[in-house]
Amino acid sequence: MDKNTKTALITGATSGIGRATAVLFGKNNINLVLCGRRQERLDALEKELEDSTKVHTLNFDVRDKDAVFKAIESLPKEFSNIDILINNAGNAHGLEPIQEGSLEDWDAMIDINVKGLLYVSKAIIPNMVAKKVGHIINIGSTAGKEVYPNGNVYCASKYAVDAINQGMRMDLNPYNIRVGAINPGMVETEFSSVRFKGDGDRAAKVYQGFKALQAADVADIIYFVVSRPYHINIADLMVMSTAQASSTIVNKNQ
Ligand code: NDP
Ligand code: 8X3
Repeated sequence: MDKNTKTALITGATSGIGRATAVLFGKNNINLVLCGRRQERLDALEKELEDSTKVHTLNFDVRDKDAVFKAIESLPKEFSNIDILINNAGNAHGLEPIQEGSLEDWDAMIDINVKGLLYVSKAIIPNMVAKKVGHIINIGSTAGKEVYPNGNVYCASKYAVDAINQGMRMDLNPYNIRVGAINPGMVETEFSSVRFKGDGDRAAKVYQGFKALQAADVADIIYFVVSRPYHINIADLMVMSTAQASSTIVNKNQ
C-alpha cells in the first residue's frame, strides 16, 4: 500500500482488536478515524499515534442511528474520504441458555453487532460507490460459522454479519469495492469481561490453560488483508489459536 495515501475508519478502536488494528495501521502511516464511546481512551490513542500518522476521533454509540450519521458527516475534509472501513465494534452480552437470556442483552447484541454495523456502513458506502474504490472489512466470528451452547443470540448476530458480508460483496461488486470478513476464534481482549458484565475472574478463566489469540495477532491479519494488491480480495477468513479446533473444542492441556 502506498504510504500516507489511505484513510481508515475503525469502529471499536478503544479496546482489543480495534485498538490493536489502529496501532498497526498507524505504524504503517494509514490515516485514522478512530471511533468508540470512551473518549479518554480515544484521546490517549490519538496521542500515542500522533507522531506516526494523522488521527481524528469520533465518539458515538453505534446503536444511535442519528449519532452515527452526524458523527460521520462531521468529519473534516482531510478525513472524510474513507478508503478502508473496519466494522469491528461489537461484543457478546451474556452466555445463557435461550430460556434464561435477558431481553436487554439480546437487544444490545442485535443493536450493536448487526444494526450498528449497518448504520456505519450506510454512512460510509455512498462515497465508496461514487469513487468506485474502497475496502470494507467486517469482523465476524467463528460464532458466525458454528453455533455453540448458550451462544444463541450472539451467534445469531455474527451469522447476520456473515450474511451481510456476503450481500455487501455482491451488491458492491459493480463498484469495484472490496468486501471481506475476518472471523476469529477466541481472542484475549475485554470481550469476556463485557460478556460477563465485569466479572474479571470468570472472564480470565476463559483464556486460562491455553495460548489464546491476541488482539495484535488479528490486527496483523487485518493489515495483511488491506495491504494486498487491489485485485486481491480476501473474502472470508477464519482464524483460531492452535489450541482451538472449534467453538467448543479447546485443548487446555498443552
Ligand atoms: P473488546 O470488548 O475489547 O472491544 C470492543 C470494542 O467495541 C470497544 O472498542 C468498544 O468501544 C466497542 N463497542 C462496543 N459497544 C459499542 C457501542 N454500542 N458503540 C460503539 N462502540 C462499541 O472486544 P474485541 O476487541 O474482542 O471485539 C471486537 C470485535 O471482535 C467484536 O465485533 C467481537 O464480536 C469480535 N470478535 C471477538 C472475539 C473474541 O474472542 N474477543 C472473537 C471473534 C470476534 P467503547 O466501549 O469505547 O464504545
Ligand atoms: C468471540 C468468540 O467463541 O466467544 O466471537 O464466540 S466466541
